Amino acid sequence: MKIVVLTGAGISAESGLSTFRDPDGEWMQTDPMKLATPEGFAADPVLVHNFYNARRAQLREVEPNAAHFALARLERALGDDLTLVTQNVDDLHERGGSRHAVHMHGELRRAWCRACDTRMAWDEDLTLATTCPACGEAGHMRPDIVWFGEMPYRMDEILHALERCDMFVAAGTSGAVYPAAGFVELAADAGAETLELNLQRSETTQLFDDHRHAPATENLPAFVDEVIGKA
Ligand code: BV8
Repeated sequence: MKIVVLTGAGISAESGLSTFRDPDGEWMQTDPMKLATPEGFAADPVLVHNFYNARRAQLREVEPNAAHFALARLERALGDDLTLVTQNVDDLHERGGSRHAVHMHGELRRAWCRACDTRMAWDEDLTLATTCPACGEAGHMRPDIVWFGEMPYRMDEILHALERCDMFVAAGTSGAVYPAAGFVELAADAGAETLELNLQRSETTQLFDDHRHAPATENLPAFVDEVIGKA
């Protein structure tokens, strides 16, 4: 059985990372248009660097949880029949053991030099003075994050998997951001069974065949046990 799993911030919440749209979420504190758009970065790059530097540093303080471990177990069981797509920019899927997560919104631990167009692994703070190790230019580095108005990564690969899957699962996502919020309809149109695993109803719950509303650390291990039991 070919499965596509889409994850969002809710899957990392129990590891201690904030979501975006819950009452204490990132976008409830500061306008996302100032922090997560190319225009916001052009207007105030220091504000944006500080936001992502703090989130990159926070990553060092948290650990993957039972939901990340369960999805890594599913990858080991299904191999290429699992496509794990994440909107998350943290590295908790990788640290939980997943080897092939598709980071459609980029990664906190990567940087992008706009002068020479090189993308690279990056663990340090970024500042206006940061020099690109590839071209030596200063002042052109940005987080390798897909901001609003930018094209998400690896869309061809994701659409290919959605067109061929037997099951689509969305876990820990509010269904507020496109194109990810539209994946459920694409998978359903292709004949897949659709399942939402979330703490509460999302903006797209009504589009799923089935939904289970519980914490990710309960929902994901139980779901993976069921799939592996049937396989
Ligand atoms: C694009 C940067 C063109 C990363 C982020 C008007 C109508 C429709 C669309 C648009 C429109 N105007 C503009 C658009 C397009 C826009 C968009 O969708 N805007 C929305 C807001 C209307 N999208 C874009 O611009 C995208 N690009 O469209 O390109 C294109 C054209 C054709 C084909 C393809 C593309 C680019 C979007 C990238 C946005 N980047 N941020 C970062 O800093 O981290 S947004 C941000 O939202 C994050 O990246 C995040 O990944 C994403 C989704 O959020 P969620 O992960 O769902 O998090 P959220 O807080 O919302 O929800 C958490 C859920 O977890 C909740 O439901 C909660 O109940 C649950 N939960 C909490 N705790 C738990 C839990 N669940 C389980 N267990 C728990 N313990």
